Amino acid sequence: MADERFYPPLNFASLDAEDAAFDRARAVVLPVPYDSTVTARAGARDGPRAIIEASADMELYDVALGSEPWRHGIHTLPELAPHTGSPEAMIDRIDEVIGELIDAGKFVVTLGGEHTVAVGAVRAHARRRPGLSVLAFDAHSDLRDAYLDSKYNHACTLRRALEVAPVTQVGLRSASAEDAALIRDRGLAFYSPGAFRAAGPREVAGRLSDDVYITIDLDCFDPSEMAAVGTPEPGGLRWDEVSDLLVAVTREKRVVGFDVTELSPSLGPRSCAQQAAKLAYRLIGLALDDRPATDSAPRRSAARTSADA
Ligand SMILES: [Mn+2]
Repeated sequence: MADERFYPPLNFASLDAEDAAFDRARAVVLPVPYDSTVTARAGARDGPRAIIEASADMELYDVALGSEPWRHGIHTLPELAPHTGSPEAMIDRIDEVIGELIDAGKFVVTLGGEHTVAVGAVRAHARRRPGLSVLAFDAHSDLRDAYLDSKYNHACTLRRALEVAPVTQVGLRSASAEDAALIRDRGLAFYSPGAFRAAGPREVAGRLSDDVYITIDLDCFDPSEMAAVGTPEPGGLRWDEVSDLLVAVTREKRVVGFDVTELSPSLGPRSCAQQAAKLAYRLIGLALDDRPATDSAPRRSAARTSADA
């Protein structure tokens, strides 16, 4: 029984033990305080804790959704320990842990940490969902094959993701010449904020296959809203634009998991952690509302009835 003289253990959305219990929860939050390969400003290792602390201050009724995402049950795992061997070993650890959670029927929400953590998350989901596509929010192209001697540097995140699933990216406004050439030559669906505004959320959603994994580097947002990132870029997306795209995607596709990465809380105002927390909370609601509970388990490919777009 809860002893009301004590605060409950820190968990996402500050839920009661019953609503945060692993067995009951459809969503599981995995904090990954890892930022070993960042080059500009470290600090994303403090992101998961800041997001979870900020989530205690949210209203748990989401006005935009008209629902209470916590009713799906949200369990918060302990922080994943960084593997000090190599970035690749850390990605393997993330891949393995997320795989176990998916196999347990959970909808996995990964909180970074640097954006590299998404590589492990994408791999775990792609292996279990043939035909998966990835929707990436990012200011940067992240398409380098290797950077500073590693294929698992944060500048390589979307290149690694592309190896296992098609990637549609939104928010692009910073790239190397080589990355820009790769986008052109391969005809990759990478949208600048202006191109996204011109296309609209439905066109972007229409590019995705039935099952979608969403990876969010918070530097996709304009720095006026999201200053607490290591590599801010001017001219970014606004809250309502990101939210509208998430609504469009979850309306037309099945979002199977997501991550929110790159919050460095010491680099910006407290509102940044609040924004990251609300983003994760809203996307839990969007992904799980109107979806039967049994549906969170991976579908067998033989049972697929609709063709991928
Ligand atoms: Mn980025």
